[in-house]
Amino acid sequence: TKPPGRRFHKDYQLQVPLTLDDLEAIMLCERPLPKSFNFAADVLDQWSQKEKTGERPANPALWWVNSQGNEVKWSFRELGSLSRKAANVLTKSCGLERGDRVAMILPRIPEWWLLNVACMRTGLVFMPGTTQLTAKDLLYRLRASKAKCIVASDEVVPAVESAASECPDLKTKLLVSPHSRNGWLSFQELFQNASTEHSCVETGSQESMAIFFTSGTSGSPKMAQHSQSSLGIGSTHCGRHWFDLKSSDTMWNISDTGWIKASLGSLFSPWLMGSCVFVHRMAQFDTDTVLDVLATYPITTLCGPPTVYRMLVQKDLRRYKFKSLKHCLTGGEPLNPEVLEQWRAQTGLNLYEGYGQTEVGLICASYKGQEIKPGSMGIRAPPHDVQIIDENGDVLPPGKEGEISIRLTPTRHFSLFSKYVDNPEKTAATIRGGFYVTGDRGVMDSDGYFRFVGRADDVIISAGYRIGPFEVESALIEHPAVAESAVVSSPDPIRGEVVKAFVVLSAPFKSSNPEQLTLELQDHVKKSTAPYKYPRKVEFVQELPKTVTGKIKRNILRDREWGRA
Ligand code: BCO
Repeated sequence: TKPPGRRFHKDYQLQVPLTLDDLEAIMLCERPLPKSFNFAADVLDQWSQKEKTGERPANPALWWVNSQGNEVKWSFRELGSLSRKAANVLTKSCGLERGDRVAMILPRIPEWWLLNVACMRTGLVFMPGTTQLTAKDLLYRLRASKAKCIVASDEVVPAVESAASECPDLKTKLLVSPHSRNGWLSFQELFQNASTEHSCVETGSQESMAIFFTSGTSGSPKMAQHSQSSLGIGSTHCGRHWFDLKSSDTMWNISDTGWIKASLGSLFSPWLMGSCVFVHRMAQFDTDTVLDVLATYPITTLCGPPTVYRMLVQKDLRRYKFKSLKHCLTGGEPLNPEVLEQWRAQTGLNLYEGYGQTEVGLICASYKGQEIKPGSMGIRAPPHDVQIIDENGDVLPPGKEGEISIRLTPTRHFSLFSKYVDNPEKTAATIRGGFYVTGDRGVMDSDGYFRFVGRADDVIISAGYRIGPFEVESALIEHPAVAESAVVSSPDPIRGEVVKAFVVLSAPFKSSNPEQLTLELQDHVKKSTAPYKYPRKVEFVQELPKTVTGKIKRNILRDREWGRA
């Protein structure tokens, strides 16, 4: 007999609604992955139900504020009905169908959460992107993904308009703005008239849910595809154990909506736990605002890249009394022990580091209740069996440096990305022996704590951003002053590392004023590609180190920057 109020899942002896324990058991492979899973139906709608029965405290599901004093608070019930309306806008008004790809280029506004959930309800594949993307970036992304729709806000409109005519697959431009525009559908207008009746698509657990663009050493960013279950179930460990969230908690994760960290830290992990997602829309990142917000709102859990904490510890933190803060987390780039110490000394709170990447989500973490080893990013995060391997795919003993990798045997865990879309070579290149290789070098100690050493390739990790040198070099070469360039990382006390460009000038620019030309090149890169990638340091050189075959040796320049032999 079926217990009242619970139906048996048609595939397995799992019951739905799935409890958090069920989800964790699936994540730990103690139970099989159900054939179908949908985060909106299987998680969000269940919290809505718990709200109704009083099993969840009266804590908003989304609490959004901005610097002008505006505020939006939604319960899970409101999130449910509003996202059903948004789902009808996407399918009925925009004519999108299950499996279609949707570029989601929105700043931190409530509609970002609404439309992501609406995509889940309709089986559309969302592709987040930062609003810093330029026309050239968008052109590449829209063409490579064959996106059927772009959802954008006012600030992105000029870039979309200059790219759209060269994107034959793009059928719909959906504008999220109080104003309407020719050639665009207005989300606000369509939303007002949309029905709240919508039945959620029964998506397959392994069906595509999202695509994240991620930079590599060469070429344009790759499209890392995640399934419905990879983030939807795979984030259970992060929410429950690393973030240590309960449904009474309020989590503020400082990350741009364009990165997987926003999806993990501001959507999947907290909502799996029924917690409140707090969002502050700052036009420009500002430490005073962050500290005022922590002193004003009942935020219990804070996560941001180490650069944010490096900026915060420059202030006199003792002047602030944080209202409810009890758990602080960081990830996206290595945390220096001094910043951990300063944060502890000034706030009395620990700083728990995590390490992850777009392809995997959380890989290692420091957990509440366990020893924090300064300079280490913690121990393996279940379900992953994390090892350090050598170039042959053999596991190295503690203390030996190698590549941080995840065991793929006996099976590849469903929380890993499915593939790089349309790129079987690069997907295959992530596998060595029975391991997924992260591309990061590290060392594990005898207690199982991992230390990050650096990238195995030329990718630059600056302020939590993953920046491909090729993308910056491609932007630089468009400028007539640049004959050739090499872009590498360079140390920086606040951003960890920054982008540095070594530039060989073309003949007509050889005697230009270097300061002026530096500013001009920086400005040029900011216009050509997303500004976070611009070279904060520029050095003009006569020639670049090269191999006999003429390939630029970025490693020589990088080693010089970092004072390595
Ligand atoms: O610093 P500058 O002022 O010289 O330059 C800034 C901006 O002013 C400039 N910019 C932005 N829009 C522009 C523009 N310039 C011209 N035209 C425009 N339209 O570009 C630079 C952008 O730098 P930023 O984004 O680092 O800005 P900011 O204000 O310094 O922010 C600091 C951080 C720490 C808040 C920011 O860097 C940040 O959010 N970093 C974290 C990134 C992140 O979330 N990474 C996670 C990746 S996912 C992951 O790691 C996997 C984990 C599982």
